[in-house]
Amino acid sequence: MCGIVGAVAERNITTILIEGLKRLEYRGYDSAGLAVYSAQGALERRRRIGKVSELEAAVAAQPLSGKLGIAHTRWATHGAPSEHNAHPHFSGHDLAVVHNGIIENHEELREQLKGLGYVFSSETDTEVIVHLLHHTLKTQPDLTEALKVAVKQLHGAYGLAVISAKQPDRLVAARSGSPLVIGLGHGENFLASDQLALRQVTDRFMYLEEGDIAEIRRDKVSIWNQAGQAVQREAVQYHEGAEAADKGEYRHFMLKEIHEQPTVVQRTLEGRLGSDHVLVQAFGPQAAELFAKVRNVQIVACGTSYHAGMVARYWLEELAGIPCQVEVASEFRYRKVVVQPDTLFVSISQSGETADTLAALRNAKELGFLASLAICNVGISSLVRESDLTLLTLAGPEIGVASTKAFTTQLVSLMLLTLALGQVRGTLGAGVEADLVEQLRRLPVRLGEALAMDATIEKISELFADKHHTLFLGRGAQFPVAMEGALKLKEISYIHAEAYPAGELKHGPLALVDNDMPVVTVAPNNELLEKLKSNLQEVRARGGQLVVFADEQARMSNGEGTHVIAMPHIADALAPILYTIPLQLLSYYVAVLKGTDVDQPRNLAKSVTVE
Ligand code: HGA
Repeated sequence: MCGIVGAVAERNITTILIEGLKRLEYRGYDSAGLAVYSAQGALERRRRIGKVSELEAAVAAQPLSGKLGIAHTRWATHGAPSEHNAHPHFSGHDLAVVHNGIIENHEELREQLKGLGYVFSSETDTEVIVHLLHHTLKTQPDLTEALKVAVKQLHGAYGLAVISAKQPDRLVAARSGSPLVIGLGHGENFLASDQLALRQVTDRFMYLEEGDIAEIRRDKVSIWNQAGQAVQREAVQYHEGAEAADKGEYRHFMLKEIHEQPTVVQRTLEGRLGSDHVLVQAFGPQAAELFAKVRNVQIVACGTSYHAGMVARYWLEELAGIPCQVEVASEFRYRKVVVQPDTLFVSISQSGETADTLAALRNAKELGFLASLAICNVGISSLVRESDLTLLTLAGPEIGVASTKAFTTQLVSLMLLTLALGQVRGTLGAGVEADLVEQLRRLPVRLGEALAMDATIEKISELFADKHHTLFLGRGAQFPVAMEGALKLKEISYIHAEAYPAGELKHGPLALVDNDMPVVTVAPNNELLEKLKSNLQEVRARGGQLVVFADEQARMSNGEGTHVIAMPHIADALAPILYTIPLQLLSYYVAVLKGTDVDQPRNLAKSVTVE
């Protein structure tokens, strides 16, 4: 994803900008650029395709310095990765912008601006912002005020920063759908899309909220909210460890990462949602064109990522009417695969270096797929580099070997894919997209509510600590969630766990059930609920202990040997994401009770780069 860094200071800020970009680089990039206001009173720019080190070399070869500047690493959505599409974009010689996000009405604005005589030098959506602002400055000469007027005409998502050679006392910024944070210094201030970029210069931050406009001067920061009122945003002191590779207040990385899920899910959604729809371009510049041709989807992944793919199959077929197959990469890569015409190949991997998944992608290229899409947490990985399209999960570094936040952000990304494909193909039911976009926006809060059940789940975990086997049941899209629950328990507590679609119980596994075999169930709150209740009776009749996670509106109650844990109500389609949380917590607390090495379970490794 793109990165933004900006600075206004009394010293040369060029190296601060470059260092900031480097810190954001792990998310991926295709070009980098910066513009500074030089001592000669002009904006000077350097842009390069590729890594930040290319830009750094360009600056070393042709030095530039200044006390005000903006910089950017780009992940193209509109227009190919090239030097002329790299940010910052200029209007004339005096105005420069860097932008994260997608301007949806860019075509319309481009036409209007061309009519006003503006000449475009890139294919990006971003360039309309800078010309629009330039035009607005003709009637509203104050840069900050002009920005307030201009952003009203932008539809879509943006986090943007602007500098002007005519008003070099400030950096101005606007946030709507893509995050921005101000770094507060002494006699100098900074801006970035992620505080990580600014840790070298400050530990005090102010987070912009949706719709905020900011004017950042060396010695003063002013902010206006969406309604145009001047507001104060709280300055927060950053404590090392709150997000870094450090457990902070948590006993294990896994617990910390479980608790990060509301934040990282929010981050994964940011910049990808319009008012009532998914921004298709978030998948890359050719996404809309390619998605229009997709008639089938083939998902390939391993382990936890495979379970995310299994959930997506239910979504793609039920919501978007698109046939979908899912297969583990180690099987897919070694069998003869018959590819249906117009099939999109989707690979899912946290690290993007999973050997089997990567090999499957490489094979897929020979097999006649329409195109490849990577859903991945590491922007600079092989999987991303070798795929046609990418959607990055923005889970941040995951240290615990057993995947947690990577899984839920994969699910969110796959829901975005479902809606994007359905939107482009016109196969979603009326109102489905708007409704799910709304539900997705509320998801981080629901996840927070599920995390608040921590103590209840810790108590329930006592039921499992002395057991050797556990059965997980689910139906519909909750079946893969049960599979993921079983995998988590196996991975970190070493208790043997199996997952079954609840309807399969009587076809075999019921023979295993006795009072030594707890049965964990994730109950859907749809037409399958009544069927599931019958399945649970079958377990109770054999003396099995039941732990049921059910919607608070599902009218299920505790009874002899049945522990019902009420879950916050959520739209059926998003239930798999929410119900993952208690299962992660359950495995975690069982493992803690058993005293296993939670973060580094025996025999396992984080990024499986071998076959
Ligand atoms: N739409 C802009 C910025 C892309 C972006 O934010 N990517 O994450 C462009 O294509 O340059």
